[in-house]
Amino acid sequence: MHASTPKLRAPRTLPSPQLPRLYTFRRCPYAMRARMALLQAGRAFEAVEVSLRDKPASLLALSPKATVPVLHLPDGSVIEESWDVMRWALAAPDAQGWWARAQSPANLDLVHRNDGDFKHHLDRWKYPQRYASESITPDAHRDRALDVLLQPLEARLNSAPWLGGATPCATDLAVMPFVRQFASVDPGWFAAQDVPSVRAWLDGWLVSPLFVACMYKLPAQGAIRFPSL
Ligand SMILES: N[C@@H](CCC(=O)N[C@@H](CS)C(=O)NCC(=O)O)C(=O)O
Repeated sequence: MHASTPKLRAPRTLPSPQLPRLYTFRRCPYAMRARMALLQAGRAFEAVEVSLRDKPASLLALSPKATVPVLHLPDGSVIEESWDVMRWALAAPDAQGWWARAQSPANLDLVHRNDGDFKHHLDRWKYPQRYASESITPDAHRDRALDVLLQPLEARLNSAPWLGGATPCATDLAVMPFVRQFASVDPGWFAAQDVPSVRAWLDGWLVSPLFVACMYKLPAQGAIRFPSL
């Protein structure tokens, strides 16, 4: 993880937007964490809903790796990793400490687990047809995902309501969309697991004004100003 937000330069041929412009996909958990961070920070931004099967030429020009989210800034620079978008949104000025509270070793470790092993096992449980030659079963991936993230998360949330302690922080926003995805693969199975604090935390987020606002449905084409919180 970098100390300051890594930025690329956009190609000269692509005009800079007047407001920060987020290339996003509504159901992408990386894009959800970026949208929540921008909304929480009160940053005005416009957004473009990307079809992952038909990515716009402007996104490909800005970021050849072409994953979402990508943030194109009015100064012409480009941020192409969700965690870096969160840092840009929340870090300065960080009056409410949403970024600072996410920098503890325990919170950085959770994001590392989430984006690494947990995401690995989640994908192999959720999309077994995409990973036909796996040496372990989809259910074994599910159980490893539980061990690698959900159990440590349960232990943390047993002692405080949020990963930020008495108030949430960027870690809550970074991890929650992936736990949501995990819980929705088999809701009956998830409901039967011994992770009551994780369930209460997730249920709270799902009805929170911040999450509801981040799920605003954008038009299929064009850039529009994203409604603020
Ligand atoms: N490390 C990236 C990962 C982003 C990512 O993988 N996003 C997915 C959508 S959820 C994507 O754009 N995949 C490219 C594709 O499907 O073509 C980040 O944190 O922003």
